[in-house]
Amino acid sequence: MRVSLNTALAEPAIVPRLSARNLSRLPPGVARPQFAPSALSTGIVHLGCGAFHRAHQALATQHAIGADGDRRWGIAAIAMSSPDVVTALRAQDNLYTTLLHDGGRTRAEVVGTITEAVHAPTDPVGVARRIADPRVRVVTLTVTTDGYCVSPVTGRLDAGCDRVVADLRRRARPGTAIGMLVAGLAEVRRRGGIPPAVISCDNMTANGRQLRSAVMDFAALHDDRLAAWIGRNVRFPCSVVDRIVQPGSATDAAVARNWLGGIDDRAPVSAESFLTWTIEDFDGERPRWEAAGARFVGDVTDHEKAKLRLLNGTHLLLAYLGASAGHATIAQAAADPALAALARQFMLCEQAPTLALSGAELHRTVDDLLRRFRNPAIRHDMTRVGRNGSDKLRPRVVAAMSDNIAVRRPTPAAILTIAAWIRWFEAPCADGAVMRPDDPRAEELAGLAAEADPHRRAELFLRRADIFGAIPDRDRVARAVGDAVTELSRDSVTDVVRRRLLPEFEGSAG
Ligand code: CS2
Repeated sequence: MRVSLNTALAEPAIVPRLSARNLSRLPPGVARPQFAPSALSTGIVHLGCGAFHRAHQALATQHAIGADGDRRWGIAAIAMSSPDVVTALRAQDNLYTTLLHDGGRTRAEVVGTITEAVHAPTDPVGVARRIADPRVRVVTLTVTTDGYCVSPVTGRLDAGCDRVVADLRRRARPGTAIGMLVAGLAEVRRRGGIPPAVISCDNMTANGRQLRSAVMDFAALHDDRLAAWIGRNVRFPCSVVDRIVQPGSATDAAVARNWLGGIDDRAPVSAESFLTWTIEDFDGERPRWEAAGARFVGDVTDHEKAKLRLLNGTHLLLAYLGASAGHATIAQAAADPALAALARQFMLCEQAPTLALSGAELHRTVDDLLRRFRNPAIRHDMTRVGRNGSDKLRPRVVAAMSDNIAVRRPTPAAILTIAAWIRWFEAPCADGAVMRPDDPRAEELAGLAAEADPHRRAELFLRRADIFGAIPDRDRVARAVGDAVTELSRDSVTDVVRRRLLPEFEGSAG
């Protein structure tokens, strides 16, 4: 029999999609839930169903359930903006693969803790309903600093911001995480239910306290008694999360398909195998996350400060200077000898002296971080790490810089990081327009970046108290930043960096 070539080509092989049905048929090397995902009930609502949540809290919850068999902790995962992840997850029974890369080795684990994926913009009422579900004991959040609608100047809810104003107008259909939480908690109170603990997992200073004041301020705008009830009854523990994660790329999808024996996964995530989660102890029911490596402590403050300043601060240094040097990923920037040496100097001489960390433990932490940054299997791109710089710079870089200036300790690497960030807004695109990095204040900052004189430009940026707070000796800092902006536009990044390296760090890349 003759087969027409055209017909053969027109019928591509059907690739099976990851699903509950084929979970038991996955190759033996793939780790998977030690429970039937369909047997879970929903005890957690998570706001912000991005890659980070899926590679961190959702996976940690899988290990907690695996350890004690408590099936109450399925997760209703709420996507706050794009519907893509919801569409992808729903088509595969909410299962997805986490690829964990470490030291040249990759492991794959299929995660089955998400019981449903919800797109908040199309179902805002449903989000509040889920938060108020009597079985829900915990709400977790990864919505970025901007998602808290807190004014960086007052530290309270920014009641004038458009999104909050819109939420107050249509209270039953909120668009912000804060509005959704208040609507859900109001419903719990109306029913006389047990309110869930609300745990922030965003990289912010005192994240639980910021969240608590945002929620209480929002509630008080229409109901003082609700605000008081929330203040008395709802716990907002602070928490510090750590794992470097990148949303799955086309390459990850191909790697996942290989691991899954030809089964297709359209929602894989890629991460390092390192994971920590430090949570302020609280009363209330929760998964046994300790089984997944989480630590419950009385106070997370020191740990949070160290994590924000060492890891996240250095991430910004590598992102902004790395991008200026033409690198596309953190791994490439961290493998650049001049940048790696500056990163080490920054951590040891600028960030660490402001922390309760020293000696062998500090050196071990710094070595580990530089090794984690260099992990080539994670395509952690600059635009992702560097986005929202106007929110990220203060807790990660500027806070320690201000502490240092107050005691006259030099801060060359912090100054250079700020200068490189300012230059992000100046890079002309191919069509001559100025680049608009992903940032909640992008428009205003692109306006400041249009100032031609580098010193005047630095001064305009540094005057923004909402970004920089009250820096001691601001005029001197602005001049130093202006000098650095001038040098970065004239010389190579390597030369500019080398001029600031202390002798003991020259050649100390590794
Ligand atoms: C990064 C973090 O994108 C960023 O802001 O600095 O996502 C970082 O990878 C994690 O905090 C690591 O725990």
